[in-house]
Amino acid sequence: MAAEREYVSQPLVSDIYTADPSAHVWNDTLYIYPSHDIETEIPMDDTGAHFAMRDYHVLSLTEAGGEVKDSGVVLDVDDVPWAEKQMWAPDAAKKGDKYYLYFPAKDYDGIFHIGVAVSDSPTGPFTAEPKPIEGSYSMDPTVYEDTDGEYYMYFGGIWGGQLQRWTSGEYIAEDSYPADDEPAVAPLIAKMGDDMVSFAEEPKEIMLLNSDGTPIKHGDNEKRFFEAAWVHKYNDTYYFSYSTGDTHNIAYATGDSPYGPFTYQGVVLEPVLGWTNHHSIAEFNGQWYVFYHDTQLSGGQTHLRNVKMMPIHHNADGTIETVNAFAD
Ligand code: FUB
Repeated sequence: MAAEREYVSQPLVSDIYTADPSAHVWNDTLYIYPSHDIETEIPMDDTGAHFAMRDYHVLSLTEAGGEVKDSGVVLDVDDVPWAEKQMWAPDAAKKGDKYYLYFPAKDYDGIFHIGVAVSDSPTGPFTAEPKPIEGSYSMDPTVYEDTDGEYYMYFGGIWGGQLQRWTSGEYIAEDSYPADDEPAVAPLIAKMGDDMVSFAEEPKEIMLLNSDGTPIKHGDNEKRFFEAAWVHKYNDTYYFSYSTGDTHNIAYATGDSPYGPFTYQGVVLEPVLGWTNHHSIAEFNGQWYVFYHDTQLSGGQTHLRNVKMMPIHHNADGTIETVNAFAD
């Protein structure tokens, strides 16, 4: 029998399964917007059908290591007119006194789009807009509030996230990937409209570059974008971090503009227990953290995950020290 592994951090909550944590600090409180994983009879496949989530909770805490509050259900798929299933990785943003929950879901044609729901409180309940954000598709939205007050959504994911089905500009129900020596399928960015429930522009592709300035290729599975985009700013540099999917790392690339291009720098978080790796990065009470998930609680079941947090460190040269979720 395999020996029990030692972990750097323990699950933030253990009475429900949670994943894909998006962390924000508002009014001195840390809010985490995770996916809510559930048991399912749906068999595991490459489209991720076994990630059958149907609602969202919000976690909050006022100090690292302190009590974690669970809001209960803040939005259910039955309260989203256009969405049928697969409420995957969400994010949230605050503008003025309003809070916006951004989430992907499959519509009744089996196509992923990105929806938004609004609340007066960071812990909901949230009221969904009747339609997905116009011009949105694929999954894993994250909304970054820049220091100048502009908001940008980053989104997309390949394989089950369907980004490879939109490369012609419209949805084609067939996967279409570049050749291995061609640039990889690119994640997308769109500036948010003033209302925060629409895009102010057509989504644009983000270029991810090798250190020699060439685009990261589709065949470079160790480095190419797969899903789980996140952006943070440190010392005026934009850090675009993401999952490499089938190579299971959280990688990062840096740039001088929210639109990129971003140059690959390395790995933030090495593979965790479970197939998926999905994170966010935020500063809380003067310490930077990576928020992530693994499958410690379910003993390795990939669709039953638990969120965690651990400190990370930016080096003087701007690189981030690589961390590992295992302590041994
Ligand atoms: O939680 C469902 C999907 O698994 C997410 O959208 C992906 O990023 C991966 O974590």
